[in-house]
Amino acid sequence: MYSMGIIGLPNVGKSTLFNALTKAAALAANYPFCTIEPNIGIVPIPDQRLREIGKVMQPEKLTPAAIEFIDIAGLVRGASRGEGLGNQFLGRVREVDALVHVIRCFADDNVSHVEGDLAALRDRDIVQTELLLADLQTLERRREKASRYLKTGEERYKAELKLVDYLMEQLNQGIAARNLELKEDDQALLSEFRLLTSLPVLYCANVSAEELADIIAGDGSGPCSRHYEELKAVADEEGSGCIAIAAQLEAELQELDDDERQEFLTELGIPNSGLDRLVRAAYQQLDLVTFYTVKGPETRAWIIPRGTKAPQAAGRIHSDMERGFIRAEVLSAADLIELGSFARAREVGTLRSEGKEYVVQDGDVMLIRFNV
Ligand SMILES: Nc1nc2c(ncn2[C@@H]2O[C@H](COP(=O)(O)OP(=O)(O)OP(=O)(O)O)[C@@H](O)[C@H]2O)c(=O)[nH]1
Ligand SMILES: [Mg+2]
Repeated sequence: MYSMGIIGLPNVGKSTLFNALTKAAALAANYPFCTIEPNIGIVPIPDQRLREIGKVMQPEKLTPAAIEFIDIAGLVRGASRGEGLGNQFLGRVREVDALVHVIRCFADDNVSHVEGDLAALRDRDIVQTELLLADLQTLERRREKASRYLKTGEERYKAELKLVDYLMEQLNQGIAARNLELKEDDQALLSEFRLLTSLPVLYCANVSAEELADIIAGDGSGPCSRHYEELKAVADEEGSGCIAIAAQLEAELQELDDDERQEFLTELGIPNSGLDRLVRAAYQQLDLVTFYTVKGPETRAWIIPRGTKAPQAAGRIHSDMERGFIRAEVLSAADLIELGSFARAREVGTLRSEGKEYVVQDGDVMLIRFNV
């Protein structure tokens, strides 16, 4: 499952946002909502295309794609050296697909700020620095290992050492691994390192409910707005996503029923809930696509990063399916919906057989063949 770790300084609204997200998911009827642990929540993605595939396939079960959100304790200065719950936190996010970095942009004297005052960019830099430092430690360990193995004369360690040195030099200058242009081979090696700064980031500026509408409309002039604009400029420069949300408001919205919620949003002049915008931003900024499986009683949507090849896409379903991948029979959701059945698609030759190098496209419906 596609997973996102919610990170940020303490007391910035991470858990408030997380609770709103998972509560909304729990309220969305007929989804097998589960909280694996109190801080892990699964949020289904609304999907019109899936509903239409469902009409064709008439499965017993229609399961939307979902994003797993992991809420982690706040990160403080020195976390990479073990301050606060730092190391524990860093371990948890190493396995995620992307980061949601929540940054406080709201003023509230009743909510203390670990750094004393409100400064969105400084806060972003503190967290980014901790991620960089943690990565430098990871790279240092890689370096030691690669140097040791270099004596075996294997080429791969030479290449690894060269990449590690380059990465360390860049990260030491404050450049995140996700912002480096690397050759394909190096890119593959880098993903093995599981660096925190190689994860894509979506910044969530936690603003006040009063200023949210203006900020979304692009003409904010209040105190939160300046912080948001500064953050947005940095996000744009590094190619990351950035949205404004009002976590507290989102939490309050979850206490209302559907009609009341819509009325409240209209009153505030906000087109849709922050949760909708968060999911949409994740899709756009993190460049995600959806594919579908229709085998047996369940028709289901899955999320993958754009550019994922068929075996790795299959691996999202089950690791056995990646290991034993043979080929996939593929057609587009649009074709399936138009033709009305798989059998018909096979008849007219729309169903294609694709191999290990096939790059899965948004909207593909796949029948995956694999050895166990
Ligand atoms: N005024 C205001 N207060 C907020 C907002 N979001 C969160 N808070 C308050 O800030 C405090 C901390 O919120 P949490 O969501 O627990 O913060 P956190 O980032 O999870 O904090 P840690 O788990 O300690 O790292 C709570 O008292 C919230 O009610 C907001 O948008 N506006
Ligand atoms: Mg929290």
